Amino acid sequence: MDLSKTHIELVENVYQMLENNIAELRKRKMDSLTLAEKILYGHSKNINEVSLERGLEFGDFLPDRVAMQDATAQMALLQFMQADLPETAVPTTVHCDHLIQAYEGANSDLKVANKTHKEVFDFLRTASQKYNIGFWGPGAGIIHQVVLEQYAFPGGMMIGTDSHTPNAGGIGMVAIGVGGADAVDVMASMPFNTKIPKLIGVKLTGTLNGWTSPKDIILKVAEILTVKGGTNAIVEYFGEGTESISTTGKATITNMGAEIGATCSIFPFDKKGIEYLKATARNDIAELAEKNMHLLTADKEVFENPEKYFDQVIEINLNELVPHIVGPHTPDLARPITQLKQDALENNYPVKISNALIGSCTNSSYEDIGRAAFIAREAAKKGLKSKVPLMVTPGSEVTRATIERDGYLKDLEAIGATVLANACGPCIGQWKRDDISDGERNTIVSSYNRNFPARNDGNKETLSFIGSPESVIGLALGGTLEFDFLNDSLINEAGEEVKLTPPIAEELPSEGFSSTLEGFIQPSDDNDVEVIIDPNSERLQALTPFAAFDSNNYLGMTVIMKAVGKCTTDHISPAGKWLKFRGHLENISQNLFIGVNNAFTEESGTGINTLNNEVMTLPELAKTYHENSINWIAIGDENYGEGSSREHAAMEPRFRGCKVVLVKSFARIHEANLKKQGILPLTFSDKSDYEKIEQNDKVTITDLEKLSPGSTVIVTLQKVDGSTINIATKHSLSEEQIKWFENGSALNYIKAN
Ligand code: MIC
Ligand code: SF4
Repeated sequence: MDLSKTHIELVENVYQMLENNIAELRKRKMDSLTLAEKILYGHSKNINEVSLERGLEFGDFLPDRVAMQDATAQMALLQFMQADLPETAVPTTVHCDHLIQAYEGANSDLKVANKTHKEVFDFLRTASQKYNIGFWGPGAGIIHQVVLEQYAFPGGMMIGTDSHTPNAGGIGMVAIGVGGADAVDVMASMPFNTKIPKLIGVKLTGTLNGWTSPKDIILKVAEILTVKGGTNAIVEYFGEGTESISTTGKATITNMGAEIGATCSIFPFDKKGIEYLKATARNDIAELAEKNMHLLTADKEVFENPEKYFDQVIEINLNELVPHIVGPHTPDLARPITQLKQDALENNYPVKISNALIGSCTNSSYEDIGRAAFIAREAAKKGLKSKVPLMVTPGSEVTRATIERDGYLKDLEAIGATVLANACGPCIGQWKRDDISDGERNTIVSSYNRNFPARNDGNKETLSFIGSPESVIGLALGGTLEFDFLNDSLINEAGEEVKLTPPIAEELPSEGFSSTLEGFIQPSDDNDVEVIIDPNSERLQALTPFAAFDSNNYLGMTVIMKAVGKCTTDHISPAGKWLKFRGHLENISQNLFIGVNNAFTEESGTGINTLNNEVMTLPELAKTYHENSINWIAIGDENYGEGSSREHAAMEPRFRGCKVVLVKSFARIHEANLKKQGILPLTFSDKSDYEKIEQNDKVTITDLEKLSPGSTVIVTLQKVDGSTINIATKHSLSEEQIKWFENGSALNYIKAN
């Protein structure tokens, strides 16, 4: 059987299950249903018992698929191996995309990656073969593009060990980013347990036109909702504006829902979806979906009266939307292109652009590259070239081969672009930059989705701005943040004043996509395959189970650090050069908290050793405490753990002796990851208590044996002068999750049962 695509039988079964579960749900809810409710509850383990209380309780769901990328799959598979099962319970795929470093261009970069990461790719390939997992090797594409082209289907539910898994929401799938331990549950035939999300409705009116693209919609949404506005919510798009957006454009929007912390985002299935399924050789699913539109769209009362059905509704008029540019350092710092110059000058951002980059999992579709190529082609005709190095990362080999065939890559190369491998590359710090030195302040623009400090090139002084591929090409041709491509002109080679032409391009290739399965290995149930982990490897390390709960560990804990301001997973466990240790817990722990701004020290990534009052790097400090058997607690600010799904940001502290993380608020995936690994995540009942925590406090929590869902946890700070302060904190562990905590980790709990 060809398993390079989701099999039609699976989709048929899912629609039958949705039909049955939705009928039951209607009996319970007695009201019209949003699309998110239909698909999410349609996948509930027990429709008659699952809570309908949004934003409070947890529920069990049965996803149809799992996808993992190379940087997170290593830890996920190492955990799955501990469960000792013969194969995964649901169709699963692994995609090699994050480990490929961008330097000279696709071919030579891939060769280098295959050599450098051979051990890890071999591990992933053999583990995939052993456990019946589909394997997409290096160069085949970025996980989310490959999933959209091959596996995503309307009405389905999937989880993926990457925060941008919601990309598949563009075709009407509930697709949720999770940590590896969540994926292990589902691969081991347990349900996926998550908080019942709230519902945010985004009404789109009008149609996109000119330079404005789907990216600008999500940048606008991010500006409105901010990086934490979507936490524990599904964002559902509706309204006539959705109909004019291509499926890949919709996927750009749902992909970047990760940047507002949303559980996932979803679009109704429509004509564009049918066209997309057909263009990607899935006629059978297209026809089946067309017959089941009632399952794949919201009830019409929802459009008529959205305020009644969503917890929050926002409206965007696409006729009025103009291109936006966001950044630096956060994806919700937005302004229209018309204000970029003024903003840059007022804030002293270097206006000269050092590099421009298009592509990544969020913006590398046929349409995206087509529109970018159109601007390039017209610009070349007018005697213009990119003023800065321009890099293109196609999303998949299918798309790359197609845009090459259709001449788009040539158009981009003609203005000076370099084509990189079909991989994450500079988006995740896999970028060997020779043009600047570390610590040099400079500006880059990209069509990626994240722009946290140091993310792209490891340099905290790189100011990263994000826009659509169209906007990035426009800015590259201008070479500076002062160039407003909507209104300003440029001087061409002949010294004439010329203006750029607004882009037009086809959504889907009229000649069809190139069909290639290069790099794909079908799932097989060859259980005899040997999965090798060299005990001396510096890249892979078998896991040792974490110790079970012991109440003594929570008495007199040391405060390792108190994070001030943004503390994303890129601050806690950065990627880039550290990606090579993603399968080796001990080695990767050498990066723990390296980017954190600690309230107790001047320089980021440092902390004070309470044993001798010395300032040292936080990873060194964590190691020292670990070696001295000191239990510790980490303190965080708002939206702690924003960004990636990487569970290393939870496993490293656990490995080094962290017992509790106490913050003002958490990002969803990171909080879930902490619970999975047996760390107690707490939030301040009164956020101002954050101020009360000092470097030399000893922190005690008693009575944790009595932890119950919703209970208040009293945290006692013992001050140096002997006085004590009690502060109230909350936890969000459900009854089941408390068992994980007691067993030391979710995995220990699975194994014990
Ligand atoms: C990211 O965009 O930050 C990543 C790299 O894709 C991560 C996953 C990882 O850290 O491996 C994500 O988004 O989850
Ligand atoms: Fe890869 Fe970047 Fe997408 Fe993450 S956001 S999956 S690093 S392309």
